Amino acid sequence: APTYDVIVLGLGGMGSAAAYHLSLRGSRVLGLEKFGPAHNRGSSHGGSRITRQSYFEDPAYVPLLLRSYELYDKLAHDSGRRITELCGGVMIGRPESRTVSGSLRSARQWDLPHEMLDAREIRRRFPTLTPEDDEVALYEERAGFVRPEFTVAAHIQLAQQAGAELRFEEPVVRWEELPGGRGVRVHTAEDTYTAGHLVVCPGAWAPRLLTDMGVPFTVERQIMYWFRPREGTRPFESARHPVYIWEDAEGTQIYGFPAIDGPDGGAKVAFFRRGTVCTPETIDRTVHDHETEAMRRHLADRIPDLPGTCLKAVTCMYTTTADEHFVMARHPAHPGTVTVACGFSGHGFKFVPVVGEIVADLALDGETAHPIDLFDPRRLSAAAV
Ligand code: PYC
Repeated sequence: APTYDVIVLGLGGMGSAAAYHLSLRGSRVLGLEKFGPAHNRGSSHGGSRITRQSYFEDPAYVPLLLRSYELYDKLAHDSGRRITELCGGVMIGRPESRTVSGSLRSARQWDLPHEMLDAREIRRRFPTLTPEDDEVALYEERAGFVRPEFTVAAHIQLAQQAGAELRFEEPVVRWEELPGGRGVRVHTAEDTYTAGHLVVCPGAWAPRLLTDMGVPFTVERQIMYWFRPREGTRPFESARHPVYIWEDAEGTQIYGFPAIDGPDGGAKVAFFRRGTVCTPETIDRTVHDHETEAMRRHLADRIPDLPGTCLKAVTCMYTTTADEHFVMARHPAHPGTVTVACGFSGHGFKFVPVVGEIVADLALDGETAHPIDLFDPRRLSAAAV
């Protein structure tokens, strides 16, 4: 008989949450991770991720967000860590921009608390933000940020407490189904393991680990910048500064945060989905001066107090699907033995705990009560496009 009930491949944001939820339900779980706990080589680092509910990408995400908020609270409570801060958030752009109109659509459809602000009101409430006269914002009090490294560390800690065996610095080389669909065999650099079921949470390693799924993923290099505001950090403190996503007339989005770690930490800002194609093996981890200058230019008219000294700039990766919706399902080529969660397309972290819950449902029961039709990989397979 296989040694484990479930092997979880990848212990970043999604995999660590899956390992935790599976262990909580009494499964014998082995988790395998190529790097160390809460590492900075994938897509779950950088100190902060936006969380929000008026979801411009699609209203279908909202029920998952409502559950994710509950699970984040529980995670913070159970782990004793401060993970979420709801400092409020503004989605800024022209009224017809995807960022504003899509957020409003979700807010209305799900009756989410929100306010619409015109440019003058944005400037009055948040003086660091200087929109153009024809820009507006949807303000959401319950938006804010989560801390990705704390999230991963909390799930790892709680999964281990619930009995999961988590092995770090142990890269998976390949996996295959056992004869007769009795489970899977996973080969790492050090050993071979068997389990009744495999959960693959590969992050940017999806193209290599999910070759037979027939779904194209694009891995993109992204850059996060931390600037020390020109006039000091006080106006950027999270007690008075919201998170923001700001779309310009060309459809380019930036997003940013308050100075969440005080004066010396700076305030983080980044372009949203304006990356360059890369692989985890070949990504250029150096941030070049011309890249920092491009961000400074973009901020100059919008948040003129922000681009002071650039304290730090760090790369990270998105793993993007053709329609930017997630993939969460039983593996189409191995429906009896493998569950996948990947292709989070740069907007997944706020869902981490609910992804853990959904993956546990799919792995143990083959179905979930959560609405996940949007995430069926078959929509993206070569035959479907
Ligand atoms: O999902 O809110 C988000 C987000 C902003 C930038 C990248 N992801």
